[in-house]
Amino acid sequence: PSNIRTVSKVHRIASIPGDGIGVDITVAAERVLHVLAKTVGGFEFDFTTFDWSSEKYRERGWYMPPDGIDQLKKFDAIYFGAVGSPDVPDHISLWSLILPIRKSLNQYVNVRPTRILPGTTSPLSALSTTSSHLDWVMIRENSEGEYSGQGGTSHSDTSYAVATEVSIFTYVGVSRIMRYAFETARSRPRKKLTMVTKSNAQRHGMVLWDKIFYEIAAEYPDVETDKMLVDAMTVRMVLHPESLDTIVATNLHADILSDLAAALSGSIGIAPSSNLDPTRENPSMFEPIHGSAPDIAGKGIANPVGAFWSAAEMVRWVGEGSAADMLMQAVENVTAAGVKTKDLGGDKNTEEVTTAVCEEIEL
Ligand code: GGG
Repeated sequence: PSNIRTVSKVHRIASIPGDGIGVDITVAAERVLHVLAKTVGGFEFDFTTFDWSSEKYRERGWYMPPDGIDQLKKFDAIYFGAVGSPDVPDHISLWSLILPIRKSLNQYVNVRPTRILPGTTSPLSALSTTSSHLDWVMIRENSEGEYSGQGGTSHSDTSYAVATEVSIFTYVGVSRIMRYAFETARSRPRKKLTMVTKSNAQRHGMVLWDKIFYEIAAEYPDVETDKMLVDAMTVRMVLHPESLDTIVATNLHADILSDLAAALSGSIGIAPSSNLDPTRENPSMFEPIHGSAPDIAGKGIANPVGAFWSAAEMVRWVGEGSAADMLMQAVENVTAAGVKTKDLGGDKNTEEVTTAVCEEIEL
């Protein structure tokens, strides 16, 4: 009977807008997610906003309170905007918020898909020698490697200063990301995995990566594999984008390569990421890959597409797959119709793109 109300499932989301355009795009993403839930029905989002930002750090001396991680553990997922401010050294802001969250919540996988969205143009199309077919998933190791935070400085502020930055690669850490990458490659039509290292110059950790890659490859005979040095990989991404599909790389290499991937797909403003704890014992975190862009913060012109795509990945992760598909379809219909921000060659602002996506969902 029509008078019986469907009981809504509530997905509890911790929202951390952070700094700069992180605030602008988080507002946009929450608006779209409420419209999505209302239109699809059967579930809703309950957002709790945490004001953990560089501005608050300057006032209070901390980003996250001491029980911050425990607070986050109570949620089904975390939505993150951006971190970074001209007034706080970048290594402080990054190591006070995003990196501790990833590490403490066992989010050892960072998934970064890249595609050229309809109605957008890749810079690859300007290169006559290059195919502009680009459909990649980059699997970034998200817990160790070059971002282990180990090392130190002595004789600081003197001309004898010495600093070490120690990369840590463990058998457990490398095996689990490699296995995740093989599973991702296997789930995609081309079943193809490219592993990136710099094992000619870095002769310990990177050699361990190579060894584990070949060990695990033996368990996946249906997945075609190849191996690239990171420098040569940048060339291949630009000149032969069609030859790549799933890519696995270390924390630093994939951080850099995924920015290049985003630029090749049209703009860093569209690129999403998922920081996953595949065990699901802790909440996973979803964030566009771009930074806080202080130069355009608060002007209402940031591209919200990377935020919407990240939100769609979060919606899928909490179990609402068809709603996630609907959100991505709405985003693609909007870009196809030419409703785009300046970075994609359009003339619309954040709110106009957001409204267009909401209207597409409600159609
Ligand atoms: N929205 C992501 C963000 O704020 N990124 C800033 C950044 O530099 N992140 C480095 C990283 O992803 O490891």
